[in-house]
Amino acid sequence: MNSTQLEQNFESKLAKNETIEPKDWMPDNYRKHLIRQVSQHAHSEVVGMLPEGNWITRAPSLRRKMVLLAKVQDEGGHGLYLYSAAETLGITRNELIDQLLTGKAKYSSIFNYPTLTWADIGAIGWLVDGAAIMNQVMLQRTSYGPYARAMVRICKEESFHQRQGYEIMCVLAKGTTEQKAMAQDALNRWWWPSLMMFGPTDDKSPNTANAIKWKIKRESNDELRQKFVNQTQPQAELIGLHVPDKDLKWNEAKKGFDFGTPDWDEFYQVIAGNGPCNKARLTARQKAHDNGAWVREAAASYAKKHMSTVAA
Ligand code: FAQ
Repeated sequence: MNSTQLEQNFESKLAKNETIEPKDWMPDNYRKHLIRQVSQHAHSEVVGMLPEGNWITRAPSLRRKMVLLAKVQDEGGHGLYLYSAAETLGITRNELIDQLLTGKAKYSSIFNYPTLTWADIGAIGWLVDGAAIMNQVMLQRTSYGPYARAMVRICKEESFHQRQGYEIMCVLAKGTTEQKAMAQDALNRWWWPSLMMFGPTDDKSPNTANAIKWKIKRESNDELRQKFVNQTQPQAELIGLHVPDKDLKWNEAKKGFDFGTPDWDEFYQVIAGNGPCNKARLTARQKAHDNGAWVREAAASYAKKHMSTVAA
């Protein structure tokens, strides 16, 4: 097939909602777009283990500790499926990790905020996993097959994460005055950064047009942010917590909430590397990478030995 036919074939698959698979022809920019997004997503899952991992030793009961351990392990697993999906696009794991550690690749802004109290673990599950699912449900139908398939399992696990976080918030909100205040304080600190997870407003989102055209994203940043607010405000109200937004009010005409504007200057500072925990997060990942060198070397040496046995 010549290049025009290849392109027509690609477009026709998209039009029929068929997935694009690793061996299919795809435009270079589609491939680059996906490597950027899937790897940013993988890095987010792995860096996202750090703020919660910080609380595993301090979880208030054995049950909470077991649940949190399982959740953090799930996030590690999500990172691994997503790195594998990114590798099918023709980039190596080493290159991906190098991009993270040298600051060339982004990861979600949300993981650059500190976890100060136990209620933050509730707020992360409820709000951060809640925002993640809102964004990821559509990604189960993303046009690139390996990414779409990875998202199916990830969404199931994220749903459990969201529920465990909301359950922590319910218990704290029904607890002592101090516990309720701790839950409210966590909501106050995590609300706006959670809205920023959906990315800049549509008019300032350079990647959305191609993402929608190529059916990588099926909904825009603003559409998903709106859905998240509509879903989350009633959950806060149900447990007697208040979303820290004086502009939040029901709009009957649009059947959704009007809400205030996140501090976009803060968002751009955080994604430029200047958030409260950016340096600590990358230092922790670099240390883990260095400490894991012997495991990678052993695995490579075993694979080499195994290959020579098979060849013999
Ligand atoms: N943080 O043109 P757009 C999780 C960047 S997983 C940092 O709108 P796009 C699980 C963006 O990369 C959370 N950077 O970009 C968990 C671009 O820069 P670039 C992660 C951001 O791609 C829970 C520039 O700004 N989820 O939480 C952010 O169309 C609990 C312009 O933006 C995913 O990655 C941000 N928030 O839309 C784990 C889902 N927003 O690359 C542990 C997949 C934007 O051109 C505990 N990703 N930027 O230099 C996506 O859906 C999209 O990539 C968006 C951004 C929506 C994140």
